[in-house]
Amino acid sequence: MIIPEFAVLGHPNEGKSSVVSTLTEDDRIKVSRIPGETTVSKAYTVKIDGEDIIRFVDTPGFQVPRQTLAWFRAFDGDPDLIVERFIDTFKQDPFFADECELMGPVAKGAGIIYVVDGSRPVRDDDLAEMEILRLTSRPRMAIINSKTDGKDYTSDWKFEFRKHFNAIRMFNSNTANFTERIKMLESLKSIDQEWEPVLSRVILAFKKDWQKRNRLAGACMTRTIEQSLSFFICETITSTDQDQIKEKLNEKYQAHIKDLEKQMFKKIRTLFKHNLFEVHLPEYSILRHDLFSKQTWELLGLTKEQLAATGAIIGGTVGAVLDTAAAGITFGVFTAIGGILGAGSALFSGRKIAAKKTAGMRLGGDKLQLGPNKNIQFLYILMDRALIYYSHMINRPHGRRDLTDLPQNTKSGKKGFSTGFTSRQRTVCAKFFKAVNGRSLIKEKTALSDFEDLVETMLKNISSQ
Ligand SMILES: Nc1nc2c(ncn2[C@@H]2O[C@H](COP(=O)(O)OP(=O)(O)OP(=O)(O)O)[C@@H](O)[C@H]2O)c(=O)[nH]1
Ligand SMILES: [Mg+2]
Repeated sequence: MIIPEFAVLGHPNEGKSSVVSTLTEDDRIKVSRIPGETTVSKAYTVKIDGEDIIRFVDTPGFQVPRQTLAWFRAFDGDPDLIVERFIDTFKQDPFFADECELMGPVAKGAGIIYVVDGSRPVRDDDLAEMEILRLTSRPRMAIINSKTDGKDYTSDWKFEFRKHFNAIRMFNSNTANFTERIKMLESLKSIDQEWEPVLSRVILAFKKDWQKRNRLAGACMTRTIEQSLSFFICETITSTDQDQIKEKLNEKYQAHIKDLEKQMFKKIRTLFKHNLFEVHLPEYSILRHDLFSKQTWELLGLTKEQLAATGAIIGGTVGAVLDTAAAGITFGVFTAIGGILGAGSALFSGRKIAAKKTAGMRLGGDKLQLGPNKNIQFLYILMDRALIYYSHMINRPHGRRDLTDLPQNTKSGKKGFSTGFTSRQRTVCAKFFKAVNGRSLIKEKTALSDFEDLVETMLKNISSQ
């Protein structure tokens, strides 16, 4: 099947490769501060479920636009063949090497996306480039990819664009999220009526794929949180030094939960196609703190008041929940062993198991069990971390290669999503918590699916922000 193809053209270093990278969610594309990074035209195809959907071609920048325009203006052959004739004429001429290379995909029928940096003024060379593109008579759209915030020449660019293009759009490859990528595809529809139906199909495929990824991410989060909440380890007490055993168990417990989280993060990262680069979380991200650190427990999860209200929902454990809430940070903070011992039986439970023979193994003596974590705040902490990670991944455009100047979240107090949950949502969480950590004999049938629905709703809200 023939799929729509667009060549991304422009001056060197305007952000063409970055635009292609963001639009195709492909982080292998080279983006560089140094002009002239891209030297050959290369097509990047978006595939969904193994099927080719749309193609964007990254190209080198114009080098000699004025000389090229002079030739285009003087051309008196069939206007439909102007690009092919240009390439035929100059393909052996090093002077026009880049121009021939960038015109290649246009000659083959690709639509044109012209990229400019709206933070610099319009120059004569740009006008020449625009005029060349107009003379190709191909469907074409101009996009303004403002590289810096300081200066804004957008209105000058728009003024010139109106004379040369069928559509104009602002598209910042360093900030564009899913919604903006879809809007960009929507605008492409308007540059040529013939492409409307096929681009509508592309948009539909993009949206379905996004929903599918969200569903998979949500299911993975639910499963991981369930596993973390129900996890416990046991150890037979062999020595008299219980503290040592407790410390060892605590280490194992934490390592296991952290590993579950790490695997979940990896899955989310892969779903959103951040493959090649080690994803550096922004400097300010709360996720840079350890899951079991004091900061994490202070900055994420519910407020004391919300926790107290939750205690009423799960019942029976109000006391424990209130205790932990009153303690400021809860005894879910395991980093200091003293903390756990102080928290006492909430985490550890000793079990006397009668000596007996099971399948040739001798069991006996006292056992010490750590987990499942009985503190509901743990659920909210895990949820917040999963949602924050998700939000970093989906809001990180593939064409963005540095993360230094992202805005910092300076609001004080809790920084997660869970404090914003409605009381109905908190009830869903509480029921899920009860169902998975083994405290409830009668499990509510819908507890798990309701929770999964809640996670999915959250993902939908976060990705449409
Ligand atoms: N801040 C910011 N920087 C951008 C943006 N787009 C591109 N850049 C930066 O601008 C530089 C050039 O980006 P590229 O995508 O390599 O530009 P190009 O047009 O492909 O350049 P050539 O291949 O050399 O023609 C890189 O350092 C990018 O990180 C943007 O939207 N915002
Ligand atoms: Mg490039």
